[in-house]
Order: sequence, then C-alpha cells, then structure tokens
Amino acid sequence: MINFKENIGKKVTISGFAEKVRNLQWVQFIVLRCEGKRIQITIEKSEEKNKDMVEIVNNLTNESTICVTGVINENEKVKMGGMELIPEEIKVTSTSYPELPISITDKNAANIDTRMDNRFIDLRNDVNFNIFKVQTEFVRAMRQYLYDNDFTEIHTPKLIGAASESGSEVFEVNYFGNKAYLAQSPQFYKQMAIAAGYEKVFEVAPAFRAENSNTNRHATEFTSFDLEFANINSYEDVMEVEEDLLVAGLTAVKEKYGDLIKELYGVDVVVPTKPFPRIKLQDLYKELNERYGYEIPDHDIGDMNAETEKLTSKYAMEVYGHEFIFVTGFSKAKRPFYHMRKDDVPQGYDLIWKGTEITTGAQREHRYDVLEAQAKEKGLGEDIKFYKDFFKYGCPPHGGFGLGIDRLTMLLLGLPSLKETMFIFRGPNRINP
Ligand code: AMO
Repeated sequence: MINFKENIGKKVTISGFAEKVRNLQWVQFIVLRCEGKRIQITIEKSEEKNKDMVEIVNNLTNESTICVTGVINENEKVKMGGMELIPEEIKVTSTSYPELPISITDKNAANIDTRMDNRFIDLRNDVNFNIFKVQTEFVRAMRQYLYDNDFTEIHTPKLIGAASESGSEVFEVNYFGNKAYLAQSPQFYKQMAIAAGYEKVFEVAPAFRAENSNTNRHATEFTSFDLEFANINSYEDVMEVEEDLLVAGLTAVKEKYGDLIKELYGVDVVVPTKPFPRIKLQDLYKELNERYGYEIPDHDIGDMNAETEKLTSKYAMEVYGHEFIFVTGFSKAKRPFYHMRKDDVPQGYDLIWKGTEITTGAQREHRYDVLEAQAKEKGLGEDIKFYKDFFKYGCPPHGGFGLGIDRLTMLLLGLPSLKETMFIFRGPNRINP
C-alpha cells in the first residue's frame, strides 16, 4: 500500500475492499481498505465527469473489491488522517454478497467457533489482521539473528516411519498400506544435522501432537521454531542464545509495531534485559509454597503444570520485575531420554513467559553408550535405532530448543487462546476449514 502522505497531489491507483459505501444526496463516500490501511474516496455527484462512477457506486455492496485511480488530496475535514482520494476511474473487480456471515468491525458479535468457520472474513478485522503482520516481524527478526550468526536452515520430513521422541501423542497415517506418523518435533533430524557436521541449524515448520487437550495453549498442529548447535559446554549456552534470539525479535517488534500493539491490543512490548532470571524447580516449589501457599500435586512432582507456570511468572515479576524466567532441574522421569544428565538431573530447561511455557531446551546426550542406557530405561528400542546411530561415528556435544511461535504470538499480544492467534487453528474438535 502506498504512503498517502508522501503522494499528496499525485495520481495513484489503489486496489482494496470497499469497506463502507455511503450514498448521500450530493456526495458518495467509500472507505477503501487495503492491507489494513484505509482511505476515503469522495465522489461529488453533481460533477458531469463523475456520472459513470456514481452509477457504479449506486450498485456497490460493502466488501466488494475495487480498483481506483485518482488523485490524493489533503482535506482536514476527512477523519481518516485528513486524506482522501478523488477518483477518476473506479473498476469493480469482484462483487460481495450484501450480507456478511459475521461482522468485521465487532469481532465479539459472533462466538469463536462461528468466527473460525468464517476465518477469511474474521481476519479482515483489524485486531485479527495485524496478528500476522506482527508475527511476521517477530519471526523475521529471529531468523535474521540466526542468519547473522551462521545458522543453516534445514527442512526435515513431517512424514516419518517411526514415532519420534516418545512413541506417544503422534498421529498415525496410512502410508501405502504401511504405518507412518506425523512428526511431533524435528528433534532427531536437527541432531542428525549436527552429526553430519553442521555446527548450527534451525527449522521453522509444523509440528503435530495427537494430544486430546482442549486448553487455550494446545493445538494439534502448530509451528515450531527449532534450533540446535554444536560445541556447547552446557545448557547455559543454549539459554544464552535463546535470550539473544528473543531480544532480537522483541526489539524489532517494538520498533516496528510497538504503537500499533498498544493501540489494538493494549499491550506494552517489553524488550527483556539479560540475563533472564533462572530458578531450579525445587527452589521454585519452595518459593511458590511460601509466597502463594501453592503445593504441587503429587503426579506433577518433578515437572510443572499450568498453575505452576502462572505462579512462576507472578514470582518472576514480583522478585525480578522480569516477564521471562528459566526453570531448570526437572526430574529425569519427566524429561525425554535424549537430555544429557548430570548427577541424574536432566541438563535442560523450560522458558516461561507471561504465565505459559514457550520453550523446552537442553544439552543433548551425545555419548552413544549413555544414550543407549537412557533410552533403554524409558523402554525405547528398535524405533529409535536410526537415531542412536547418529552418535556412533563422531558427534560433537550439542544442544538446542524448540519454541512454539503460535504461543509466542498469543502471549505477545495478550490474546486469550491459540484459537485467536493461529491463522487456522487445529484442535481435537477442529479440522476445518
Ligand atoms: P516441547 O514438546 O516442549 O519440546 O515443545 C516445544 C515448544 O513447542 C510449543 N508446543 C505447542 N504449541 C502449541 N500446541 C501444542 N500442542 C504444543 N506443544 C508444544 C511450546 C513448547 O514449549 N523436542 C523438544 C524441543 C527441544 O528440546 O529442542 C520439544 O518438542 O511452545
């Protein structure tokens, strides 16, 4: 979309949606919406040269698409930034049915399911439309950080022959009469890249989870921002890269969209200071108990649950004035076999932002014998033989993490659920459109 201010007095051609058509006695107005921006088109009915256009606008329905050629005029009476387009030609490129299935201006006029059924209309609402403008900038800046630091982008298969990671929570597909699965994470392949000699790799791609959980933060298909890199000394190195990555992303988002985010979502984008606070799980339990009287349920001991995550952020804010906090020291029973362990403690972390986990990261076990023992302990066998082989012929120490970008965007914009944040949401009860 052209910059109106820079083109005052110039002849331009703009295409977009006729958001609102008003036909008054002497004048016609169209609010033209293009990529979320708006300009008023003003047509004086009395002028002979406008005769054909007046006829077109007489029959124009809201949300039809038009292509307008005209001159941009500064007019302080116009509400929309004091700018209007005086048209010389209007072409209708498609005609909208007069009744829309849902409102564009009031997103709360329909329930979330009806909105998702009509997502292509729902996204025309400014709040929804701009989610992906902001997300694009966030992901662009994080990618840029990786390019600048010599990460290699890989594209790993999402159709896999053996269930990855744990064997549970995967979708099974019929692959020419044989069983195949949808990848729940690129975990094994990003480590394969390290074994192949790439020092630093990343992938931004879909991940599939057959979890029947109807929460605000689980989807059955989401986009995972994954990276892995070699020659680390500990998982602390991984945490540091994640700090830098998020600072790069949030700095860019604040610069480009800080004002818009404040206006549309009522959220102040905070660029976090480094280092982010860190706490061991056992100390966290103690703090949450002392401060908020919270007792972790027996079945979650060694791990976190939704309630713990919420309180952990409250604690991080109260004690450190920080939106982020790393939690370490999870129990080996609750972590995958491929996390390196030291004194039996997995060398990994979760990162919590605004009450929700956004990342799991770790140093990986790269020593074949130890890895095999840990896999055996978790009851994993033949399925992961191909993976264990990566560590037989030389593989440097390495680590990495997976960051869910749908959650990231939800938390950034303070939206209540992934249903709102994802371009098209996929959950246990939602496989269309
Ligand atoms: P994990 O299973 O914790 O770790 O996933 C990493 C991140 O992905 C996001 N995420 C989800 N987002 C939406 N819906 C879901 N159902 C969902 N599940 C996970 C979260 C989460 O923090 N292989 C490891 C990562 C690694 O160690 O590199 C893994 O997949 O933001």
